[in-house]
Amino acid sequence: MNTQPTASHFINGAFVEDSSGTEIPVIYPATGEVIATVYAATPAIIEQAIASAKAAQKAWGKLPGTERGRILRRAADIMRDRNHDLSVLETYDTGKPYSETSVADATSGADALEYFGGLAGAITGEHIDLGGDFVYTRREPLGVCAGIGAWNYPTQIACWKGAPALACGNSIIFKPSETTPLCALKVAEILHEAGLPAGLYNVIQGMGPQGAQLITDPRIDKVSLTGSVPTGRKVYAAAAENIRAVTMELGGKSPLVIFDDADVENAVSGIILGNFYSSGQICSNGTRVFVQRGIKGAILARLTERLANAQMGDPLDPDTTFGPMVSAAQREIVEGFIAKGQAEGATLVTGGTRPDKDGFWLTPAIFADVTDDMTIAREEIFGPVVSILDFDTEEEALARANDTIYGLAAGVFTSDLTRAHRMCAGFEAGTTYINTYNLAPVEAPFGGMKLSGVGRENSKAAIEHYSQIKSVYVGMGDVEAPF
Ligand code: TXE
Repeated sequence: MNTQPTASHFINGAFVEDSSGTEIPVIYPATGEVIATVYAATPAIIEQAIASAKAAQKAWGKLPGTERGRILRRAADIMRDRNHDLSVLETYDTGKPYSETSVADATSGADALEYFGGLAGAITGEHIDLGGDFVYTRREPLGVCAGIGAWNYPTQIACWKGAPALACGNSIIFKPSETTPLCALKVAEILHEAGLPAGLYNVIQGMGPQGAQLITDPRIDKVSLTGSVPTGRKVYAAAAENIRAVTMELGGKSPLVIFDDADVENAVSGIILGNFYSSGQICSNGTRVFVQRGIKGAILARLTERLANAQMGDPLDPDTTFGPMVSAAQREIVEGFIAKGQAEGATLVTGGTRPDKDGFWLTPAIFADVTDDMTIAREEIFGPVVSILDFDTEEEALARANDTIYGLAAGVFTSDLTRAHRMCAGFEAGTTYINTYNLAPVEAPFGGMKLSGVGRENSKAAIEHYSQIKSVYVGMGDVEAPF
């Protein structure tokens, strides 16, 4: 596959190049080879993107929702038709195995386009009767949105932000992570092929400074970020300067609580999905696995056994089930956490080593005997490392699960129905699971409490975050005035 894009940026319906920006090599994580080069947006490129998004938005916002939606749904169909090629590109961009990308990335992006495409015609205001006079509300677009993406789900994030923004009548400028710049360009291309007018979905490349320049422009009406908490603080503060709306999808240190009465096989599957899918590089991962003491032995034994079945190999081979870390830098961060875990007294049961291969590989790691105060139990690792903590009572498990600055996700495995619901009611997290983990269907709200974020993506809830309400008061009688 030719992984070199036509040009670095996609602006006003066309690829645009400006090689005077900082060079960004695109590295295939499985081998460490450079597979493409793009250039960070210069101020002139950012200006072009904002000007075109601003100009195109007005007419788009006035179209009936069903017309906007039809284009999004057509784009969803094209994405599904091209799932194979898009999945291969996602694998090159991120290193995630094709066995994952072929079912979780372009497919999830297409789901978002289809769902919000369908919803676009149903975005309405309401009528408020005042016994004569009345008010009606109009749900209007915000204007020009800026989307800033992380590197773990480049296609999905480009669609999860783009689809609701466009459905609501906005335009969007999306800046992918500098680590994975390729996939969003394909999303832009497909949207335009589906009939999206020029200027409504633009992609510009760059690092933090380019992101910062984009979001601080006064013509940007909304900022949506997926990234780390430190970046979230900066982006939120920058948006606050102009009193702009934000959606923040940030990090997590989510708890997964497994009670003695849980089905061992399903609970272990939950641990695997919540810690080793995408080599552990998922914000909602359940990285603090609290296991009730009576089931600890069974869970650890079965988890260790099943991890040995992870197939590390060429990510493009459909039999490979475990890929490399996204970058050399990310692998070093994760190795640093593993060293800290050992130094602070946790038991490294297995993994955490570099196999003898090129690229950024790291074997999946299990830590047992982890305590709440250890660094690996407090900070987001963002790699294939699970921490197993022991507990005795439900009350204790819930209190310890919530003892974190984060609140993105939480899960519980138990066969006690009422306890499961009690736990979910008690979790301080935006996305919770009973007897499963880490599924994120477009129909359900996704997002975090506490430091994990603001706002929700997906579902009808996202409409609130990409539109605004105007009320129209209608006087039906004479106007009374005091003098
Ligand atoms: O994310 P960053 P990075 C976590 C994970 C990982 C760490 C670093 O713990 O180890 O973040 O990853 C852009 N104004 N997550 O460096 O730095 C930046 O260019 C505007 C969790 O990739 O947060 C990129 O496009 N934009 C996360 C995006 O912000 C700025 C997924 C995210 O970068 C900016 C990925 C600025 N001042 C990593 N500074 C999750 N929750 O899913 C940076 N950017």
